[in-house]
Amino acid sequence: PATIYLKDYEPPAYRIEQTQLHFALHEDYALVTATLSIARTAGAPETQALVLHGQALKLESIQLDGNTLGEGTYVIDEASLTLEAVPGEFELRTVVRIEPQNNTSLEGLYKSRTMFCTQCEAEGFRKITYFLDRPDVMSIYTVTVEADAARYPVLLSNGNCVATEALASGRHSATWHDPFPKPAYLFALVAGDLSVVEDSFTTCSGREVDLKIFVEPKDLDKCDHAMDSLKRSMRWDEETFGREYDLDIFNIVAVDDFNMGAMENKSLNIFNTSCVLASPDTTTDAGYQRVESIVAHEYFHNWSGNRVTCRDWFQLSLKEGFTVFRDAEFSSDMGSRTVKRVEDVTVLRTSQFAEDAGPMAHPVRPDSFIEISNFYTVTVYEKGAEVVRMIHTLLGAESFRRGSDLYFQRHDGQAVTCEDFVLAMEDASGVDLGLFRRWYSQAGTPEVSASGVYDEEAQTYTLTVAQRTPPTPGQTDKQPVVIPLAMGLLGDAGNLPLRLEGELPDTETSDNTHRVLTVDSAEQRFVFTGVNEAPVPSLLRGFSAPVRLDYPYTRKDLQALISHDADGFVRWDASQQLAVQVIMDVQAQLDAGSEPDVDPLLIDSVAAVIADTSLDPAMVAMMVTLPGENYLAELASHTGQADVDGIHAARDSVREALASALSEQWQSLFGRLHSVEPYQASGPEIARRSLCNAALGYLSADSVDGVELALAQYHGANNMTDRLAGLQAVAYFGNDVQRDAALADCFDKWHHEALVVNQWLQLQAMLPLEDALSRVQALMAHDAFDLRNPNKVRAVIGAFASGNPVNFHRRDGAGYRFLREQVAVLDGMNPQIASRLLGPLTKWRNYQGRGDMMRAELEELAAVSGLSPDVFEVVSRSLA
Ligand code: HT7
Ligand code: ZN
Repeated sequence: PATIYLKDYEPPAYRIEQTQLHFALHEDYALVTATLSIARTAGAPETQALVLHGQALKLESIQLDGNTLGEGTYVIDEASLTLEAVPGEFELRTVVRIEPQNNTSLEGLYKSRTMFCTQCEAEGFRKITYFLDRPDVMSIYTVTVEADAARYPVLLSNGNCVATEALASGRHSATWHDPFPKPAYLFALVAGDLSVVEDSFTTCSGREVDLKIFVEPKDLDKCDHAMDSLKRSMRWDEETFGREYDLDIFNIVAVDDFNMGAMENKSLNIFNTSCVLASPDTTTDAGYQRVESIVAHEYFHNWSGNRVTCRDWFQLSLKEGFTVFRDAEFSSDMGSRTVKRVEDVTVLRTSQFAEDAGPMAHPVRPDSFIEISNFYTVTVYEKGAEVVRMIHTLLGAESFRRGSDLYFQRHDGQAVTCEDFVLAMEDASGVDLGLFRRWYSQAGTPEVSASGVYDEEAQTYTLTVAQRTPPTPGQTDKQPVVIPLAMGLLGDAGNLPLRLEGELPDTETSDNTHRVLTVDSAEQRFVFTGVNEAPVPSLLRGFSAPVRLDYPYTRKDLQALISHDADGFVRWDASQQLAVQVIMDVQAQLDAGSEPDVDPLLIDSVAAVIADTSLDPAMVAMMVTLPGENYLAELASHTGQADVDGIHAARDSVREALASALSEQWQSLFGRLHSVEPYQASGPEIARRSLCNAALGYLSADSVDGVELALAQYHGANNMTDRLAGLQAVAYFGNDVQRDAALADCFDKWHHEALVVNQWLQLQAMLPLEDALSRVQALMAHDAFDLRNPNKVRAVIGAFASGNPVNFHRRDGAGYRFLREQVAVLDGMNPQIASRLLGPLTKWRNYQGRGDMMRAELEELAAVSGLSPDVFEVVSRSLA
């Protein structure tokens, strides 16, 4: 397959001004008639051929300005239809036959259970009809959907419904018109027997918008949370970004078979059921929060993505990074800012840093790809959002808002680039973002090392900050980047006032204990004056830049930051650093064959955190939770290679030590926080449950009584969060009989709820038991499993490969072999899912004593003939 380069971008030679589509949907085929008003772009040569994208289409007829074109007047291959000579303006009509019922790729038009639906981003529209399937070709769509009226009473597309018609033979049709020009990737169609929950929203200018969520009838009781989230998002976007919704209808449809979380099609968002449905009995607190943030994310795309879209797919982060930033701000405003930040940084450090350090590393704006679906990554999304956040930090909230207003106003209705976004920010603020642009073009995570010297006599504290970015594939020479380093200095009694050398006292701001330093060269020194005690620096507050920070903190320093720094993020981060150090000690002790000896400082520090009643319980829960095994492996592989078994054993050992040393504290926490009041998905209640269940985890790790408590919670819970936490604790720490009985009981009671079954599957796939792989294989043979459903595949195969490190990395390589076999099978069905599952194998260089086996499986895959471009690209990059 061919590699596509950003440097080769050329504007389209033809525009499609109007697009009329007619879909005749049948059980064994669909006919798509496309009538396109096409015009040559000014400046394009008359001799320029028209090359339309098209894949897996059977052309039935083609007419140009009403004249049927005979064979020989056009050329069709597996990816395109070419007309060598066309007029400057003309109408092209094609009729193609497709088979949605056999489309297992879930891209284009396909069937999910009993309904027809579409997924067109990034390049799925070409599986529906011949078209210029690129985001800089924007067209006005009028769409008629025709289907059997009994099976498919609901017929939806983008925009407004302008006509409906009853037809012969029990069929009917609906015609939809979307007044906003849009790229093909935002097209959507749904036909099904769906129930609807309705509500409305009055916009800031007084317009009434009808809000509808379409679901299968059995799920009607699970829509309230999504509807509330939608209304909150609409209001927030008006208030925070000045963005008003622009149509009179906003529809959401829930589908069971979906490759990702959701899709922002204009006025017809399509959601994975797992990201929209929520009820206390089927959805955990984390699930409720996911629904809220994804509903918001897709809604926010209406401006950041739809009204202003991407010029080409290299600019994907223009819409995704910005929209993730927007949804994160929304979630922070709806709940706790620090908790949200900690959650996001955990993902970034565990997954994005690993991606940036591996063979798939790419800049936020990639410069080449084979298959764009492979670039919907944590780098484009999460690091992209961090880049936008840094702009926000550098400009300040007010200038940032002026920049976003200018961006939306300047580019409304256009397909633009990341550069256009940065320019709008510069123009509105007057801040020069010249060198800052490197964040878009340079891959890899910058490593920042800081050191501090206190001069008691001079009363100065000198902070030296150096940065380097390690080489990444294809990018060996790295330049310094602009790093906003938020910081403070912590003294014995709290944060100290800050004054940099040469500054006059009157430059001090009202909060003179907090600063954002701009670090933009390989090494810099910052001298603080008037410092009357040796401080502990509080660095990278709020995780102000996506970098690895290294400062030689002593454990006492960390303890000071944990107990009384002003920045919540730094307090959490210090607790993690302390835990990492202690786990690493224990790993070394176990390696040396000695008894593990857990530093009492960690135990004291956790005890102090538990006792600190000024802390939000959600923060306490996060601070007492040990860093995950994947994060520990990422850290280890940064400086060498990870020993998966050593990490697992050491982490378990530290957890046991905390469980036993603080058992009274866990008991009293649990006793104080446990509740059987009716479920509420409110911030305080979610925080309470998170700490209560953290305590339950320690109690069940510590004793059989703890397991009994977990069993009782599982059986007595009135919500999924507590039920799953109880089940998980029993499955991890109970005996075989308790585990198997509780798991069987759960399936027995909840087999009718697909989303509960998925959580049940996932929990089992992640159990660090000796027979985990055969359990996973048994799960795949279970009636509840379906290889064609991405949620099930992720719950079993994905969870095993990325959430069960000791078993995936089994010494005999059986975990690797299993994943390779599943990817090979899946590649024939759903290449996007196959390629995403491969992630854990691509990290083969990171693992001590395992790399050769992992690489061998990649080589085995590389030898398979007929690999999809998706899997081919990941395999070949990983082996390069
Ligand atoms: N913009 C959407 C991306 C998406 C997608 C991409 C590739 C394959 C399938 C997909 N489904 C949705 C989702 C979002 O970021 O909002
Ligand atoms: Zn998005």
